[in-house]
Amino acid sequence: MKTVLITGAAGNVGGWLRRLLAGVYPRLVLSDRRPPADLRPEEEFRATDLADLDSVIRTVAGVEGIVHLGGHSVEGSWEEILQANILGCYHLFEAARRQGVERIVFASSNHAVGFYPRRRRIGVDHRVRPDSRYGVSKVFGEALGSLYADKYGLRVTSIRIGNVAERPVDRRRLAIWIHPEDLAQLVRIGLEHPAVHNEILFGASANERSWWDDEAARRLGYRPRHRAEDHAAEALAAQAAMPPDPVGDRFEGGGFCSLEFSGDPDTIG
Ligand code: 15L
Repeated sequence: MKTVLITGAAGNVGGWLRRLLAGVYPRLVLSDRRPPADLRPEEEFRATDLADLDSVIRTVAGVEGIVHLGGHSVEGSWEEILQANILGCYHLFEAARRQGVERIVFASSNHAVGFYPRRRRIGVDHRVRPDSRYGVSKVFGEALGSLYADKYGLRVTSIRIGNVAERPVDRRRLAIWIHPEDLAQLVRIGLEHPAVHNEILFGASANERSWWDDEAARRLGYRPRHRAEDHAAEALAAQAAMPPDPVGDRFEGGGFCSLEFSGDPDTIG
């Protein structure tokens, strides 16, 4: 794979992947609404409005693989999620199909399954359980990936990313944290592994407290190098200083679950 596009490249995760994939693929094309402040001469920037199909078609021209990080990255109003994540994601897949792109790595999220209670261990075959409109948009993206893989032969990998950071910052993140280098390893599997058709993978480092079965990723060769437990003392000290969240503390999605919550947590089994 020679030319890879990273959408949402001006964001935090985009910044990590730009650095970690530089030199791995000869040509990195970046898209976002505005260029990253530190655009390098070897990177090509294409300004893109994900809500405009023609703009996305121009952006994906000539690329072989796409890492789709673009869109709204937390909970938002329905209008925000609709434009950036639902329409935006559809435009991305449709533009890729029309321009003959071979592979898409879709940044899905742990919030696609955020309403699973923390005591349960889940695999990628468990039914989805979104905790927010944002989580629903990630489930939509995974469904588009399935459709475009089966119907049009695109090779798609959806990574249910936990929390990308240099270290886990609280108890929940001790389970779902992923170091940027481990995320880059998963992205490369999505862009390169010959067996990829339509994969859903959990995006976590080697975390002893993980709630996720990462068999699907390991089958494709994923060997995370970082361990959340190495930072446990720090993360638990930070947690001790936080106010309790009676709903969020029970479920995998944390604060995304307690936001606007008016249900009965005891019925969420
Ligand atoms: C996500 O999906 C978000 O994009 C990120 O900002 C974090 O909130 C992360 O999940 C998380 O759950 O920690």
